[in-house]
Formats: sequence, C-alpha cells, structure tokens
Amino acid sequence: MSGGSWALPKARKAGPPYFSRNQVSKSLHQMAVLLELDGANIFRTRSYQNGSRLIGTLSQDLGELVESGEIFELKGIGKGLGNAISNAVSDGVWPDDWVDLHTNTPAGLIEMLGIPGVGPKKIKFLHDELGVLSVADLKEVCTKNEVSPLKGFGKKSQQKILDGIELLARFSARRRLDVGLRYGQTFLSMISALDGVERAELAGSARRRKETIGDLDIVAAVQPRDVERVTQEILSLNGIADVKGAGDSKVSVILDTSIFEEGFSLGHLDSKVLEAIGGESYEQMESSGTIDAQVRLVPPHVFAYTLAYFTGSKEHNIRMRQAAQNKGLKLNEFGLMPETELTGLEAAATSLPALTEKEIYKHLDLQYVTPELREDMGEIEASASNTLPELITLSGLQGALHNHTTLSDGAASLAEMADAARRIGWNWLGIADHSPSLVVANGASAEDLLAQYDTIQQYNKEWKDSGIDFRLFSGVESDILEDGKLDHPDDVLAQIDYVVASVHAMSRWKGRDESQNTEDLLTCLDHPATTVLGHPTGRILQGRDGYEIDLHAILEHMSQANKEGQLKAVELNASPYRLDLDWRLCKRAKELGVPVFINPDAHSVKGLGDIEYGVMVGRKGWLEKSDVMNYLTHQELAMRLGV
Ligand code: DGT
Ligand code: CA
Ligand code: ZN
Repeated sequence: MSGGSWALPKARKAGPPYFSRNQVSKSLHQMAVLLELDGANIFRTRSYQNGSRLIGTLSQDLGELVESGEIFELKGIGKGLGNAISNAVSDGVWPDDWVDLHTNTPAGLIEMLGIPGVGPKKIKFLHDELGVLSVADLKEVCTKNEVSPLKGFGKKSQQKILDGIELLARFSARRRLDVGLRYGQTFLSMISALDGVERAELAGSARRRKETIGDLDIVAAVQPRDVERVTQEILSLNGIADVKGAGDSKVSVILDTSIFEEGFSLGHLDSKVLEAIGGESYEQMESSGTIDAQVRLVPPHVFAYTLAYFTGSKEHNIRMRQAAQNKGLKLNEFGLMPETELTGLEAAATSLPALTEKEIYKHLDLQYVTPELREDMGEIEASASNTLPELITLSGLQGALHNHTTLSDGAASLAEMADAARRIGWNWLGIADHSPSLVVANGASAEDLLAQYDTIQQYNKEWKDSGIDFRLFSGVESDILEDGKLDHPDDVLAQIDYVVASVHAMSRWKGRDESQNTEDLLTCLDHPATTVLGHPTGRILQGRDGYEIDLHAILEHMSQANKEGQLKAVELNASPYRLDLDWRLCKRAKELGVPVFINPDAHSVKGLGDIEYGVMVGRKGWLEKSDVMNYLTHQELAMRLGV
C-alpha cells in the first residue's frame, strides 16, 4: 500500500542466489505496473506481467535454473528478461533501467494505485489530462468536478474514486485487532524460531489488545555477538514487502499477506458489516494489505525492561517513570537505575536486575499489571493497593447468548450451532435470530420464531433425558423501531426466553441527535421483555462511527433497573469488526453493576470463535467473573432469566 513497498528488494548478504523466486516475481510485476504508468507499449508491459506469473509459479529452484542457464529455455522469458533475472540472482544487481524507473516514478502516482478501482491506465490518463500527481491532487480535481467530463469517466466513476480515496485513508491509518494479531503472531513465531533469539514477545498496542493497531512492535532477546546475523535472518524472512531500516538494534519492515502460508481471507462476514466497511473493495484491500513492524534486538538482561517500555502505553509508562522517580530511580527501556551520567546500555549496567516484567513492578512496590490494563485508567493505583481485578479468561466462559442460525441470516442450522457449542465445551448457547423488520437479514416472522422456540424445547428435553448437561436458550434479536418499540407483539416476546434489542436502521439513527436516540433507547430498555442491549453504538471499526448516544445515561438507567431486581444487561459484541461496548465503557458498566454478556454474534459455526476477541476486550475493560453473565451455568442463567 505505502509508497515504500515499491522499492526493488535489496540483495541478501548470504547470496547467491541473491533474490528469492517471490522477490523476482514481485519485482517483475512492479515493473509491469510502472511501465504502464510510464506509457510503455502494451507488448513490453505484458512480457513483464507474463514473466512475473511464470516465475511466481515455478516448481523448480530459481537459483539452479539461472546457474544452469535453463532460465533462457522457459517459454515466455526472452533474452532481455532472462539476462536481467540472471544478473539479479547471481550478482545481486537489478538492471539500471529498472532502478531508474523505480527512482523516477513520482511517489504520488504509486500512492494512487492503492485507491480501489484505480489502476495504472487511469492514473496515467488523469496525470496526462489534469496533471494529477498525488492522491490529494486527485481528490481536488474530483471535488471540483473536473474528472466527470473526461472521456471514459462520468459522475458515477468520479464519485467512486472519491469513495475509494476515503476508503484508502481509513484503511491505511490502522488495522483491526484481529488482523494486527494475525500478522503479529505469525511474524513473532518466525522470529522466535531463529537461532540466537533467546526470547521474543509482541509489544505495543497488539499486546495491550487495543481494538485497532497502528503498527506492530516486537522485542527479541539476542546476545550482542548474534545481533548482526539475526538481523540478516529476519530480513530474509518470508512476508517482508520492504525494509524501511535496519540498524544495530532495530529492524523496521513492512509486512504483506505473503507472510501467511495458508493465504489470507476475511471469512464469513455479515453482509451489512461488509457493506459498511466498503464492500468488495475493502475485501480486496485487506487481502493485498500491509502492516508496519518494528523489531528491537536487545541483550537478554535488558529484555524485560525493553518489553515493558515498548508495550506502553505511553501514559502507563509515564506513571511508571514517576513511581521510579519517587524512589530516586530512573526507568527507561534499558533498566531501572540510580540517576547517572551514563546513557543507554552503559547506564543499564547499573540497573537493578529484572528477568521478567513482574520483577520490575516488584522493584517499584507494585503488583504486576497485565498488559491489557496498561492504559493509565486506574491500574497504577489499584496495583499500589493490591486491588487489581482478577480478569476473565476464555476458558471460564460457559456459553454466549447472541447467535444466529439459518432461520435469519446465519449460515448454520440450529443443530449445527448447538453441536459446535458443545464441542467448544460450552454448557449452554443462546439463539437470537433477527426480527421481521430487518428484511435484509431475512428477519424471522413471529410464527417461525415460536416454531424455533418449540424445537429448542424439544432439543433441551432430549439432552436432559439422556443426561447431557447442555441447554439452548431461545431468544430474538429484536430491531429497535421508531419510538423505542420492539419488533414483535408483547405476547410473542413473553413466550420466549429473552430479547436482545439492537438498532439496525443506521441511517435513521444517525440522522438524529443524541438526546432523541438516548430517549428511544431508554424507552426500549424499559420494556419488560428487553433483557440485553445489543451492540450499543452500532459502530463498525475502520468502517463507520456509531450513532450519537449518551451511553453513560443509558448505563446509569440500567444500573438502577438492576438494583430494583430486573435483569438489564449490556452486550459486549465480540465481532472484531464491532467490539462494542467499547472497553473504556466496560469498566463503567462494571462500576455501575450492569451485567455484561460477551456475545460473538455468530453468523456461522466459525463465528463462535470471535468470542476470543470479546474476552480480550473484556479483560481490557477490567471485567471479572462476577461482571460477566457468560460465566453462569445454564441453571444459574435460567434463574436470572426467569425461565
Ligand atoms: P499504535 O502503534 O499506534 O497502535 O500504538 P502503540 O501503543 O503500539 O504505540 P507505538 O507503536 O507508537 O509505540 C509502542 C510503545 O512504545 C508505546 O505504547 C509506548 C512506547 N513509547 C513510544 N514512544 C514513547 C514516548 O515518547 N514516550 C513513552 N513514555 N513511551 C513511548
Ligand atoms: Ca505500535
Ligand atoms: Zn445485530
């Protein structure tokens, strides 16, 4: 995505072969695109494109083909390309004209390639006609309506370009937690496996389980004598699209999806969610996306300090430094030491020893703070007074309440979802299919809902009779309608086990002000049938903001209801696209005594796995076992639901 990833790869020190098959294939592809941007003739462009495909799908070893000269016998590799590839692989140098083209192509033109639906041909044309040299230029001429009159364009394609620019901006800024973690954990395990890496950990926002990740930070413990070799080995790992810098203790790279051996796919996605994030264009961007990563190589004895520092957050670090100062000590990424004239690793020689982060906290008379909590949201105070929460864990969960089946827009049947829940080891599962107003999600009629209720009772009886300790709960995800009304007659709602009430008509709710939205939600919550407030803000991460709503007022209202003996719970929607309730407000719900349901909102068997992200965010929001309804057994939950 970023301009940086368009440089030609640097030769491996260990060569020949100086470049891998993938690197050669990718460079040929880039040349084809740059030639097209440059207006080269189509035959030339095509020969590079074909060469890229051919090399990319070779079953033989490229180094051997070059050495034996067989490369020239491959159909589709002419003399020119054959020479270029041979020189690169055996001497480590790219042809001058390749280097020139890379250097001379304006970075802005390459940046524009990231806009969905805008290819090299269009960019060249817009550059020639309107002098467009960057994404910013392109946005300007579109806004000024200068693109739509051009031949081959029009109002519609002009708007599509504008939408694409917006999408690119959103996409380039940060990645969702699930995506960031997939890159991070894959890269981490590759680094951990290198000879000479004694320990390695993910740091930064990924370790703190923030809902979105800016870039990845990894800390590795390496003996000074091994640093240079390990650095080179990291640089030759798969999945590195470009190297931004490599010093003696830090490697900065850009990773792309070639890091995933099994490929990269989004999986089953709710169509409404896909639409909100930008549809197929977004899917494509995700599968050709990149993420920046920094690896710090430090001597093993300072590892814990460096890990703590780069785990952050910055705010937490500031508080930690103050705690050190209060003891007359200085804390940084190298150690915890008396004030000294020395700096860096030399100063570290005077540090108090710490092999683990726990020991660092101990030196400061603090209880160990788990990374999720390091946001300066009260954890330092709690740590000092030994009152940190005992956070929930994935294995403690017994079930989840909000899931879909084929009765509405799910991909799996009731029986399949129940089987899957039992395989996970859950004790119960709640089914809450969509209500009739949500036509796009195939909302089920009252009749179908009650039929599903009957089937569920049958299943429950069969399990009970055969001594299986598992139960389904029969609910509905009711759309919240005009004036905060629910979507089924009261007598229907009274028959089923529970109601998850959620807003789906986003355009209506986004068109109104906070007080009106809040009022309608309060009305809906006061309905005796409403048990759970589903995805409270409707936000889609990196997709759309939620509607305006005073969640503090809502949570306070729910708090009161719970005090009066009613069950009014809030959902922490675990889909990595939502993570809604936000973790900052989970803590508030806990303080107010509003129970939380962590719900995968699964639309398939695989979707149940999203519960994992809900647990991460619940931990980040300070949730303990007693705050989370998922910890109840089905007998306990039945009592709370009064069924
Ligand atoms: P991100 O990448 O935007 O999702 O968020 P982080 O938290 O990963 O931030 P990043 O990558 O800029 O830096 C990683 C950690 O390094 C950060 O959480 C705390 C630490 N750090 C970086 N710069 C500073 C700084 O200027 N002061 C302090 N105290 N810590 C810093
Ligand atoms: Ca980071
Ligand atoms: Zn929903």
